[in-house]
Amino acid sequence: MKKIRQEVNDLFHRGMDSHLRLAVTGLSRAGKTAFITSLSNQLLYSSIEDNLPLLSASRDKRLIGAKRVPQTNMMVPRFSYDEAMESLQGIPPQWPEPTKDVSEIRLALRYKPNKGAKRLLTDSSTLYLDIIDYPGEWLLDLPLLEMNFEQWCDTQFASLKGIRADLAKPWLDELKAMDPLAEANEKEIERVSLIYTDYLHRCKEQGLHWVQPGRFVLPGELKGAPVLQFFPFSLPGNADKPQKADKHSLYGMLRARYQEYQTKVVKRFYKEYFSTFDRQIVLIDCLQPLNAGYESFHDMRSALEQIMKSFRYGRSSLLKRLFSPRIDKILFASTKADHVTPEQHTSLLSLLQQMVHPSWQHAAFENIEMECMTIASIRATTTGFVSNGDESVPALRGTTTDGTPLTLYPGEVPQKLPKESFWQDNQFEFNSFRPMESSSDAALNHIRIDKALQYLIGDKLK
Ligand SMILES: Nc1nc2c(ncn2[C@@H]2O[C@H](COP(=O)(O)OP(=O)(O)OP(=O)(O)O)[C@@H](O)[C@H]2O)c(=O)[nH]1
Ligand SMILES: [Mg+2]
Repeated sequence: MKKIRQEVNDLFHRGMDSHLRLAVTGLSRAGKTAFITSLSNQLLYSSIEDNLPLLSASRDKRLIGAKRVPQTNMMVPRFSYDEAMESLQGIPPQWPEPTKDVSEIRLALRYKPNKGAKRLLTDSSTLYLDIIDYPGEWLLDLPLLEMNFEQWCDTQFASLKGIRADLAKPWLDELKAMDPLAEANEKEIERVSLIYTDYLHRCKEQGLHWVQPGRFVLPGELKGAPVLQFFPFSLPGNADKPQKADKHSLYGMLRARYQEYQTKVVKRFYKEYFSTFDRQIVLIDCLQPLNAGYESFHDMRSALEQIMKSFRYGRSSLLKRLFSPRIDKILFASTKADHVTPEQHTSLLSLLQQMVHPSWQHAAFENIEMECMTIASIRATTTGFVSNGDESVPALRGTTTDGTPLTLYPGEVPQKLPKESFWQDNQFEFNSFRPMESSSDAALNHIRIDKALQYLIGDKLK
């Protein structure tokens, strides 16, 4: 009784409706846009289809319906849901374009409360769900907020091992010919910044994810601006006692531009979009590094770990939530599960657990709720069996992006982070398929998006 009275009080102060800001986190090409499109699509179709059996509000017929409503932040473009659906329902179906800028979508979910004071006071309530989409590359900049120029340079130079050391050679050769204490020359800085940016692009081509600053590879409207023209450099002298560089020197100008980048680009992005989330889903494409190799795996793992340190975690009381929302639940999801046969999903899940282990430890320390799942936002394959002599073996059927129908067994997913030698004996080919054909009168085909929704918003629809 006391609890209900407290809830009535809260409702009186907050109103019947509630809000939830969902952080969709993921490195570039992890599947954020596909996930946001599918999540919106599934919810929009929930009133006419039983497409979300694992979302209890939908299964219990308490989810009345969902619609898109105008977002509160007028300065951010709308998420291009219609364009994404047009591509997916096109002939042939195509994936939405890679994201080049930030955008937002707001969904209103109307439901019948089944619990507590809300049920006593009202027949229906609304949950507003806000989600933003952005290029994955920009996420890689969040850790820069915690580092000054010297520290950032140190981490960059320390990472120059293996493939990176080879790719960085042209840029490192330029540094050898430059004196950080000499007077700054803007033209030279521009030229070497382009060589450094080229190095970052090459890292990406080799399947590496940790490329900083993220805007260098995806500048958007800042293309060519001096704030995107700097690169790591170290000062002469020994590490404990480097020489001092004044602001007119080359080093001084690089440092000043880094600081400008931190405040004008990264901090602004962080403040506007990342400081007020309630829940988080971290999307991870564990199959891409299996294709790409050992270094790609470890690179992805540490990039994720660094990013996760930039979010604010911790359970919060109602009062605290009103003033400083904090993430209280995280879902780690291995995306594109339709790239492997169903009996491999358990292995994929355990590989995911290994992949996120450092990030998990970080968030676990804050005592928040976490879970791992394997999902496919938009299915591109169907599963079945093909006979192989007397045996029948599981197989996937789909159409490759160049239009060839393909039936294949893509290989076994290792349950643990593989050792380097693993790639010598095993070749993975998790092909890129076209999305499956879909019609405008049915929701998109997915795997466990309803389970993800139940975890992320199920308790808010009670
Ligand atoms: N088979 C399959 N492929 C998927 C799925 N989701 C995404 N993909 C593939 O992954 C690619 C990238 O997905 P996006 O949703 O654009 O990834 P993103 O995280 O938004 O990438 P950026 O915008 O570049 O940061 C797509 O073009 C598809 O090829 C899925 O559920 N199943
Ligand atoms: Mg995207």
